Amino acid sequence: MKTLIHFSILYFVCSMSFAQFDINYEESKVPEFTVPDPLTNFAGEKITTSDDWINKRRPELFEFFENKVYGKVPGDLDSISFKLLEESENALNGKARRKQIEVTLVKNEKSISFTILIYLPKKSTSSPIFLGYNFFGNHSITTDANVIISEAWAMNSEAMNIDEHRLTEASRGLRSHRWAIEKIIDGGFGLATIYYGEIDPDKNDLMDGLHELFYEQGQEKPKNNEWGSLSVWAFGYSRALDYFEKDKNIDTNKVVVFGHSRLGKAALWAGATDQRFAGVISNDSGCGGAALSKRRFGETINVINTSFPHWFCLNFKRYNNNEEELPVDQHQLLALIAPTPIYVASAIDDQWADPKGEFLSAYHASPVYELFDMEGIAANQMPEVHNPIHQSIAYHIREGKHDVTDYDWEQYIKWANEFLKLNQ
Ligand code: GTR
Repeated sequence: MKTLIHFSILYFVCSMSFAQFDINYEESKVPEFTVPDPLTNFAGEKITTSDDWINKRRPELFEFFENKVYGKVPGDLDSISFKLLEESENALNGKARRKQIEVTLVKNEKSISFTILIYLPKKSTSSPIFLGYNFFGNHSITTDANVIISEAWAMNSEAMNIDEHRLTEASRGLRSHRWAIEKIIDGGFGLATIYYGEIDPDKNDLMDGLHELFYEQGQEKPKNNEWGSLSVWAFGYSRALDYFEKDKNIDTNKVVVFGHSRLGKAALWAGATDQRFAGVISNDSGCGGAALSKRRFGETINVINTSFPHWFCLNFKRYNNNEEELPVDQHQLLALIAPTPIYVASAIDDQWADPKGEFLSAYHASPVYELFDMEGIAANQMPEVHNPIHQSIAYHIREGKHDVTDYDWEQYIKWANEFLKLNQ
C-alpha cells in the first residue's frame, strides 16, 4: 500500500513536470520519416563487408554520436588506483563472496573516488559478471548490513527516505526488488554495482563529479562537443572494467554491462565506446537510449534536453524539435556496439520510453550484425508480450511499468547462459 502511494506521488510529480510539453502517445500521429541506413555512409556509398563497416562507416557514425549526441571524453586520466575496502567469504547466507573496492581517478591533481560493490558465486574461481549502476546507493540494492553507505550527493526521494541529499541507513534494501541477486548468483554470475552519483551527481551542475577534474583554469562547463553526464557515466563503467582486469575472481572477457532507464542509455554508450564488454543490456532506456528519436513518441529530444540539460553534450540541443535534421538515429548507436551482443528490453506500460521505437531500433541495427554473421531481429513485427527473442540482438517486452523486474533478470541470465554461453 505504502509503495502504491509512493508510485502515485512519483507519477503525479512526473506528469506535472512534463505538462508543458505536447507528448504524443498515438501511433497514427508518428511523423513520416526515413530510418537512416546504417549501411550507406554519409557520402552515399554502400557498405557491404564487416571490414568496410569497421574502417569506413563505424568511424564516421561514432564521431557523430561522440561530438553531437553524448560528448567526447576531454583527455586521459593521469592515474587510476584500486583499494580493497572490505571483503567477506560468507555473504548472502554463505552463497557469495563480497568485495567493496574503492576506485580513485586522478587528473590535474584533483581526484574522485567511487566504490564498486561486488558479489561473486563462491563456487567459481573466475566468474562472468553483470555490471550495473544503481540510483540510490549500493546499500539500497540489498539488505546486507555490511554494504558501505556512500557519502556522495543524492537526489531527494520520499520513497527512498532521502532528504537533504544524503544517503542514510533508511534506504538500505529499498531497491532490492530491482536486483535479483540470488537468481544472478544461482545462475553462475557475479553482480557488480556502483552508485552513479559518485561518478557524476545527477543534477544540472557541470562543476561537480568527474567533469570538474578535466577543466582548465576558469572553465565552468564542457565544450559544446564534450561529455554530458551520460558520457561520464559510460566512462565510469569502463573504469570498473579496468578494475575487473586486475581481479582474478572475475573473468574480464565475460562482463555484461547493464543499465535501467537513464543508466541504460549510459550502458549503451559504454558498449559503443568500449568494445571490451561481452554483452550490453538496455532495460527501458527510451529516448536517447534504444528508442528511435525520429518517431517523436513519448519523450522527445526537446523534452529530455529541457528536463535534463546536463545529460547530453551541448551540441545535441540543436535537434530539439528538429529530429528531421538528425542524420542518424538510435539504431545506429546499437549498431556501433556490434559485434558485441546487445539486449534491448521494454515494458508495455512504459510508453514514455516508446517500446515500439526501442524494438524498431533493434530491428534496424540488425543488418550491421549480419555483416559479422550474427543474427539480429529478423521480423519488423514486435513479438508478443513475454515472448523474448534471444539472438545476438535480443529483445523482449514484458507486462508492467518502467522498472527492473525478476522477469527481466531471468531473461538476461538465460540469454547470457544459453545464447552467449558465458558460463562455459
Ligand atoms: C525519466 C526520463 C527518462 C528516463 C527516466 C529514468 O524521467 O525522462 O529519459 O531516463 O527518467 O532514468 O528513470
